Amino acid sequence: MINIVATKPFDDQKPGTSGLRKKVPVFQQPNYAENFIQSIFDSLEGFEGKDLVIGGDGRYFNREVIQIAVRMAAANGFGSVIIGQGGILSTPAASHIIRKYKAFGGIILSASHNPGGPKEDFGIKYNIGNGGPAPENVTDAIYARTKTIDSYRIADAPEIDIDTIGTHDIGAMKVRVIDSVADYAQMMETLFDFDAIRTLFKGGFRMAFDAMHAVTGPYAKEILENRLGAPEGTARNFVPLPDFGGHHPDPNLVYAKQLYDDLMGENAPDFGAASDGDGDRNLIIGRGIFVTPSDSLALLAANAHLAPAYKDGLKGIARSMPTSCAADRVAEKLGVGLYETPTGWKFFGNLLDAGLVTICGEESAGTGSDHIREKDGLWAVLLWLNILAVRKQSVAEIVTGHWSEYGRNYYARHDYEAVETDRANTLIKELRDKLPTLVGHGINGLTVVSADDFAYHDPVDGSVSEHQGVRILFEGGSRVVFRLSGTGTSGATLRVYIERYEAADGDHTMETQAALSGLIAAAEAVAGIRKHTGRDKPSVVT
Ligand code: G16
Repeated sequence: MINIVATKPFDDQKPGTSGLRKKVPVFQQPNYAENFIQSIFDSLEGFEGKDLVIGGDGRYFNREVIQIAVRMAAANGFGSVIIGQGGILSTPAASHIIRKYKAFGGIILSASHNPGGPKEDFGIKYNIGNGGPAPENVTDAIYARTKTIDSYRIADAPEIDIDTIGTHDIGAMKVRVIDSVADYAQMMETLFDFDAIRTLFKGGFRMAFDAMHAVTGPYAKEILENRLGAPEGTARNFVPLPDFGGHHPDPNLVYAKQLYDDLMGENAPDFGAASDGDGDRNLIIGRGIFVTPSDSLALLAANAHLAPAYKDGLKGIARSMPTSCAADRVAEKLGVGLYETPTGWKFFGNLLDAGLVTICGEESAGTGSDHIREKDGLWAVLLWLNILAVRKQSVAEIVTGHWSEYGRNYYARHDYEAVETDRANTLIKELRDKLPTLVGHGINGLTVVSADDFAYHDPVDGSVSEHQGVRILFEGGSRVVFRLSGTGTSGATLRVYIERYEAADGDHTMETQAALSGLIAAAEAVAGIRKHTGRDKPSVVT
């Protein structure tokens, strides 16, 4: 039986950089999740009788919303839903399953790297049939619908057993509970030289992978330990927990500090990596050396041909605007296109579908390729392993060799979290107002060569996305970029991205914050961060 339940709009359901993210108690309000899911369905056309993939990162409230989404999918006329066992699907695995089974789309329940638990974060996002995050025209339509919705449809059905692989029926709709890991692991075997990586581990290569009590645990166990023969214990914190063990599942130097310390310590493993809540981000650390996500993108692009999937070379490279320009130099050398997009993986979808790019990456620890339409944490780790297995050099040798060839982009991001929204907006507004006056002038002794508010013109569908970050470029290729995060759930997060280029024959041995100190001072001078945020230092530096 189908129930049509009367409801009223909520005024805070605007999707951010990656879906709707709110605190769990917000999602627990009666009808809140239902309204958003119905608004998704109401914004789509032609899904009747088709398949919908549903999965999540296992965080608190995942199981409850899966049951709701399944019954709503049945009431709205989907032909079947495909669910990961236990409600678990990493974001990249969900993207793969949508593509592999030619589903109409998918609902991914995750707040990514944000903490989980009864008082922490939850999220819902919709991915389209190419496996990628819904583009802006779809998220805009969803948001518009959330403002007028007056009812939702939900089937009357008993709770589905999502922990056992098998099939069920809800009215005319089939429910298939599938293995969360198998399809994804099988795809990875087709992309990389597993024999070479196995030989690497057999030779005593030591690795530590921190799954941060989040979704990649079962994937890392299966792929690294079972299929590639890495010793047991290589995957750490591998049981996904609803509250991520009380930690922040964000693979950066602050939240993956133990891993970092181990890689910097005595008797360090050769290679360290971590992934986030939903498995799409990655952190790469070699013995004694942290690789910034921007450098990792450039290095992966420069060496991708060493892995079977990319042996014929790359079609092009894409990076988000705030990501460092290290990849640009690789694209130039390879003679392929370099595309600069706004922050948000959804902007890569058109470029990948049009065959313009093979590899994409973001400073926010995301890298991926045309194998799916999401960033992919374990993919990046496996590509690194494949490169290490073929080159037979250490991470440090590969990274410093890259700098000697291309130069080094010193890079850091300073985050000011939970700033009062009005104050953060004022800072950005004042900066925007100042932009026309900056060019040709000096800020702290650095000459501004261009200053603008980044607008993206999608070369595939011609759409325009404005106000994607204020960027100030200085002589010599240095720059500072300011933007407000679209993924936070309390107040505003100001992100300041700072980059300085040191040519191939320059000094690549400086400490990053010291190398950037002049630019950090210039960022303060031009934006008045202290005055506007009331903070005298960032909450997180990555
Ligand atoms: C999401 C998006 C990424 C984006 C990141 C940070 O990542 O998918 O494309 O770079 O947010 O966005 P912001 O700077 O707006 O917070 P994830 O891993 O949270 O899904």
